[in-house]
Amino acid sequence: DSCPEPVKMSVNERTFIAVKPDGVHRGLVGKIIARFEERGYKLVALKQLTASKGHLEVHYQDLKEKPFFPGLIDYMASGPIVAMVWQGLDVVKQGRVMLGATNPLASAPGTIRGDFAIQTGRNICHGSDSVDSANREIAHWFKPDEINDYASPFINSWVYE
Ligand code: IDP
Ligand code: MG
Repeated sequence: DSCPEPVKMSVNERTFIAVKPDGVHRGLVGKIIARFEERGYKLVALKQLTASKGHLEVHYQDLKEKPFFPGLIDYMASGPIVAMVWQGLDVVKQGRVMLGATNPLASAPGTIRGDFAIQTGRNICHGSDSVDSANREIAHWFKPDEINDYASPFINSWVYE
């Protein structure tokens, strides 16, 4: 019949996380990486780049009608970004929780935005909002050979039961 398969969470789930130009300028790259590492997620891709406006317009294509879109593109193109792919169980949803709300004023202390940011237009980090967005964004920011599929016995036996 046409019943969908039940959703099965995978330890190989991946999400696209980026430190935005304000986070890079403010020296917060290490702190943001540390939170994902310490949680037990696996870093499988990382690079620093200054993105073109065209690249960013595709990344944020769903927001192109918003009044803040031109300012968002200028902000994101204003300096280097640290682009990453993190892997692990439920990492897309958990990554969003770790980032906090889009508006840092609504982000709980303990989240990245709640601890390090104040305004929505300078919220220092990006995280994919769904598995489908994550797959699209990872393919947009990384070539397949820039993603490192490596075994981590420590994570396999000491992060997962
Ligand atoms: P998200 O980054 O939490 O997924 P989105 O709604 O996808 O939030 O918006 C993308 C980014 O656009 C935000 O992270 C923020 O940098 C910027 N943005 C969203 N809403 C506003 C706004 O009202 N004013 C200025 N910038 C905004
Ligand atoms: Mg978003």
